[in-house]
Amino acid sequence: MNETTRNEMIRAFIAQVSQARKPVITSHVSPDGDAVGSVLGLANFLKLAYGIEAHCTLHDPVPRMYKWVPGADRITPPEAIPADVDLLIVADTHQVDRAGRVAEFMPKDSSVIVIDHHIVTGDVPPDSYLDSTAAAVGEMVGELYAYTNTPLTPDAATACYVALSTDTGCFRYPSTTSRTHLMAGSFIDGGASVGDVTERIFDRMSPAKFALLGRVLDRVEMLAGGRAAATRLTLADLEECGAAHEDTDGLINFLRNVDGVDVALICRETGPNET
Ligand SMILES: [Mn+2]
Repeated sequence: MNETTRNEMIRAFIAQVSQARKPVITSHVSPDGDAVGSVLGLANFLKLAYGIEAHCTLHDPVPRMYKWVPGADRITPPEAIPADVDLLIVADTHQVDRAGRVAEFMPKDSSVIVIDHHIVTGDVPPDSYLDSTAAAVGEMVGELYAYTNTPLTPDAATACYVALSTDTGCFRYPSTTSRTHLMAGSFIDGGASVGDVTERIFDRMSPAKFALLGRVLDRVEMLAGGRAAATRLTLADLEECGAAHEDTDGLINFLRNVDGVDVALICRETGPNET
């Protein structure tokens, strides 16, 4: 995306969100680091740039590994959305129904706008900010601060850094560009602590996840002459290990990282007769 197009999109997006009286910011179901971080980065942006108090909500509770992110405690279930809100801002998906039951709690006459970095399929509300070259919505939120010369606070910078580092697998995925690193640099300058974020998110796992990892590795079958690795997890595994859905995140990487493996697969039971 060239600079002019990006700036035009940012201008249109800002024109809409800065006029909101009482916006709601949300993201997709099963929130990841980019969902949590970009929701909080946006809420801080609206407050710092325009004095707007946004209401933050997610269909699902904030996953345990992101509960420490500054402001995560202000993210409420959709049931707590106040009646007088006027704009829904959806981050990290442009499919509004992926926000789960949030839309049910929005007034009928409220508008919707999207900020997303996925490749667009289907209709998107007007004035949405879309950039499929961005590594994370956190990177796009950083562009909003830069475009409006809004100084980052440490809380805002940390939220954005969490979004950017998690969606890039700690800056390892091919989606990571020089722009991503420059933006990460601005978050660090704004007060994000690299060591703290990295340790909390990438270098720690719950004992439950560690137990799940043991089961996953125990059952791996190498297929196609070592080019595929497959394993499985049942609901009973989760229960016996005391694990939550989020504890399965990233387990597949241990299979994917094996030399020669092109395809890694975890078959995970999600319900009765549902895998
Ligand atoms: Mn994302």
